[in-house]
Amino acid sequence: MHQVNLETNIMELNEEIAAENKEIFLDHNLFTANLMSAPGAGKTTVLEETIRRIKKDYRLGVIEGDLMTTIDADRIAALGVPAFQITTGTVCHLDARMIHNALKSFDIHNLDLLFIENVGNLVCPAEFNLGEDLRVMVYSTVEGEEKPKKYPMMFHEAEAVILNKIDLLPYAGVDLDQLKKNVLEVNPSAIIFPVSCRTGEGLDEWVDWLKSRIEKSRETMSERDRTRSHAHHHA
Ligand SMILES: Nc1nc2c(ncn2[C@@H]2O[C@H](COP(=O)(O)OP(=O)(O)OP(=O)(O)O)[C@@H](O)[C@H]2O)c(=O)[nH]1
Ligand SMILES: [Mg+2]
Ligand SMILES: [Zn+2]
Repeated sequence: MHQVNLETNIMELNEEIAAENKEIFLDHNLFTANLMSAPGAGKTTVLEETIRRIKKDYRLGVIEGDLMTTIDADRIAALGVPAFQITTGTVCHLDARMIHNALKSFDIHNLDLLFIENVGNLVCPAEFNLGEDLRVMVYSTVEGEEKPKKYPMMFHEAEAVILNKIDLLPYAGVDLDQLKKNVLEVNPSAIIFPVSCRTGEGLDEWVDWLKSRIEKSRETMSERDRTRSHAHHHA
């Protein structure tokens, strides 16, 4: 019984801090995207390819989450983008407080777009709201068609699912159509992008969608700003 209560408290506290993060992001017109996947599915590689394609359009920052090392943050910094590494030690996901603290390392007044690469883990990260605008799952297609059914939560939580490493499909013997069907069975509204970071296939489609998603969110934000200043005016 004790344990259940403790877990409930942890999740409630996380929701509170996530709501604070969301306020901060809104106040700074900062769009945030949380990338989640099992270890090695290609989050950092997708980020590198994405950054190359949109660096000119947005002022970017990246928060990296790993158990240990600054390897991923170093990869991002090599592209000339500010990157902050969170090392969680033994914790297998990022939580809202970690993001809250990491924000202090950025000049968020001068950022348009913040990527968060979560700790490589197929289960846990999907449970923790960070206050982000967008959740993206990266899945390595070589892991098989059935995983969306066996590990539904992350597929279910993601707005977009990137099916990565399609260059390896012929070797893996994985049926991409069946995999897509299984993703949609778990999450009928998922937007699916089959991509290869090796050949570049599908990456432009993903980046185009991301840009339009950011712009849509921007319109909502400025709508909110107008409503706010209007209310203020009449106060
Ligand atoms: N063949 C192929 N390899 C890829 C592709 N994308 C990434 N890789 C390789 O997959 C390996 C893991 O990629 P990462 O980007 O480090 O994966 P990650 O999800 O960031 O890994 P963690 O942060 O450790 O969880 C690297 O060796 C990449 O070069 C792809 O589209 N095709
Ligand atoms: Mg990585
Ligand atoms: Zn965890």
